[in-house]
Amino acid sequence: MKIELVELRRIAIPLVRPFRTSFGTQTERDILLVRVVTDVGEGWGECVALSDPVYSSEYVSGAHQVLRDYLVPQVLTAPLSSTRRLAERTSSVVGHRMAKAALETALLDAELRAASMSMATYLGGTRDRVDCGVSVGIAASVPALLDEVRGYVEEGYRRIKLKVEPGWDIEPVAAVRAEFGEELLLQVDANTAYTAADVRHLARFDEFGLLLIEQPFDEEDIESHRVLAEAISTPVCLDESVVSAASAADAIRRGACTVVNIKAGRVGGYLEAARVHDVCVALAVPVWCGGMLETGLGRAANVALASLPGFTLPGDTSASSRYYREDITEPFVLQDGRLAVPQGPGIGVLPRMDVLDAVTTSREELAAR
Ligand code: OSB
Ligand code: MG
Repeated sequence: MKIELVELRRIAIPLVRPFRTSFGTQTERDILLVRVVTDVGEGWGECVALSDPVYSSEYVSGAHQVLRDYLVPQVLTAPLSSTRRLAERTSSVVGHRMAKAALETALLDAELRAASMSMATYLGGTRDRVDCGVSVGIAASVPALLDEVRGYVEEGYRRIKLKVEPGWDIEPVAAVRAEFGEELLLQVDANTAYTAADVRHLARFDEFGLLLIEQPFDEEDIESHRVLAEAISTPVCLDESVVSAASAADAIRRGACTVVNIKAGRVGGYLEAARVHDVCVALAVPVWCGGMLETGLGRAANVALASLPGFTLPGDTSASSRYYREDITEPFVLQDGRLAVPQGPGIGVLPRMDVLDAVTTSREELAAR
């Protein structure tokens, strides 16, 4: 594959409602998209980095810069025999997994379109629809939360995830459990808001029959997750801490988690995400597909990933309408609590150029010279 041109495009797109987590409130997404033009065709990738370095160390302007100044020049210099060779081509750049993932996805999309193969088939997907959950932000009040959750339950979401933080944890979880009953699949996500001193407090979640508690402690604090996992009956799941297949295997072997949230951006791309899936399957750990408030471009690839056999829990792969009034692709629509896995070649979707152009805030093209 000869990469002739790489376009870096920034878009600004408002969320349908503010999304508050323990690390801040997102009201709009400032997203970097990557389009590659190669001798075999074009491909698209979405960078999941948020505007600010509050979920992880990466942020959108940093990803943009590292792509422009380091990663894109490395792929423009010489042909790449396949997307599988990208990691070694860019190995001199430490970290910046979300930036690398966006470029890899665009190249993989181009390569698979040329081969007329879907991303799901390529990654080893085994189902054509995936179970969907929804991530519910910290609300202004418990009644407001119940209203929001009721709306999602009525839409058919198969699992509810509540964002929690100190001061917004036991009470909202108890209220949702009381309102919607024992049958509701319910889990919580703390985005690192607690410390090891909170183990006894977090044990109070045990009475609510949660599917899991996601990432209560710091990204680097595997040991506290192990201590918590030993102290409580609720399964512990890691998100931020899992940055590779090796770190997933390490955390599992150390007893820090029994469930893993897989986000391709966080681990450097869909190829590594499939390897995280594979080690988790080998260690009998269920996985689910996380989300980063993606547009339809990123969602398409996430849904393909979620079609792999180890994804046995509903993912944060919600419908377009949960995020955006108007998605940049054809909208993903929930059908009986599920999304259909795109079957077309590559990621299986394309941006609607009129919608995309209307939300574009900047665009630059880098060409081989
Ligand atoms: O921790 O899973 C998270 C969104 C942005 C950053 C981190 C997280 C999230 C979500 C929403 O929980 C997932 C989604 O619906 O895309
Ligand atoms: Mg999370």
